[in-house]
Amino acid sequence: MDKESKIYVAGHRGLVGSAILRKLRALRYNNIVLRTHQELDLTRQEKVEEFFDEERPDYVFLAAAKVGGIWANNVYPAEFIYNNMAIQTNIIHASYLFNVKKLIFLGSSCIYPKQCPQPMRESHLLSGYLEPTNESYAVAKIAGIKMCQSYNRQYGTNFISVMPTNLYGPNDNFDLETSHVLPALIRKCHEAKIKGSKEVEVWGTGTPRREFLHVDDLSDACVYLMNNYDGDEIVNIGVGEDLTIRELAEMISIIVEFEGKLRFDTSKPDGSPVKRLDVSRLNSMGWRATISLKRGIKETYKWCLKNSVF
Ligand code: GFB
Repeated sequence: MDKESKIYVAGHRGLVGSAILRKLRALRYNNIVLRTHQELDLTRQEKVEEFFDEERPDYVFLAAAKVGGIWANNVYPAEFIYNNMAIQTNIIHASYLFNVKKLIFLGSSCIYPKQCPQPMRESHLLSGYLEPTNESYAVAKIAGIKMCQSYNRQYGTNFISVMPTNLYGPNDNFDLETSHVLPALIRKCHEAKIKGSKEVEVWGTGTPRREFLHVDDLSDACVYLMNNYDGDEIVNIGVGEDLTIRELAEMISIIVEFEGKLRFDTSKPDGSPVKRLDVSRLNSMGWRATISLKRGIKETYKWCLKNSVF
């Protein structure tokens, strides 16, 4: 990309899209095209094609998606499969029709099988059954990957796909029902501290292992790959280290200064037992995450307080 290239960031108000936008602006890319959900419903094919015809972007960051934590994925599978399939199909196809030079598609580490060998390598895609709590979302994301690869093969496009691990940071969803674990626990610990509660409820057994990447690291990697990687192979984006949900909850309690106890509600699902990405492909391309989990949580908590998120 050069500084005058026209760049469309789809989903610029979300966790990922807003981080990509911050990064692009910081790097002085000045010709950025944006549309809010109200201005453009990405599930409507005709509207998306009209928008591409009018704006003719050179580069596309496909960060628009319907996302949520384990509970939301489990309870709204139809919304997850429909919205994600529609959004990505419309944008990828329009990018082909209107000669986008390059597109980056954001997938997810949940595309890998539930019982995947750890750490999960890119070659493990489609090698086993998916985790049932987020199968609909994962199938949509896998379709997005295959669509990019198919268009590259048949039409000679340059559409790349990246698979981020669990993300967190500013502009995350902090709703206790639909959010991911990290923002939920920041909020629960903060509210318990303010109310003087003795306990915080943590879903599941606390034994599942997860890896967390700050979204500012993710956006840095996405811009890096947009500028430095062409190819059909998917690329994992993560830190390559994980911890248990119990360890995460303890770390968050300390940062937020909640001094009570953690109570594990084992009636709630655990989801995948472990999800740790093999990031050697990305590292070998010259990129590495720099924000430690502790620092990232501290900064995210500060951001929440400053922006009165709770
Ligand atoms: O982050 P999370 O919702 O999603 O949950 P996944 C991770 C783990 O944290 C699960 C536990 O074992 C949860 O049971 N957990 C503990 C909690 N307390 C809480 C809480 O208060 N809220 C939440 N949400 N979890 C998602 C997928 O899976 O990962 C998506 O559903 C997406 O498709 C995302 O791919 C990256 O890591 O299990």
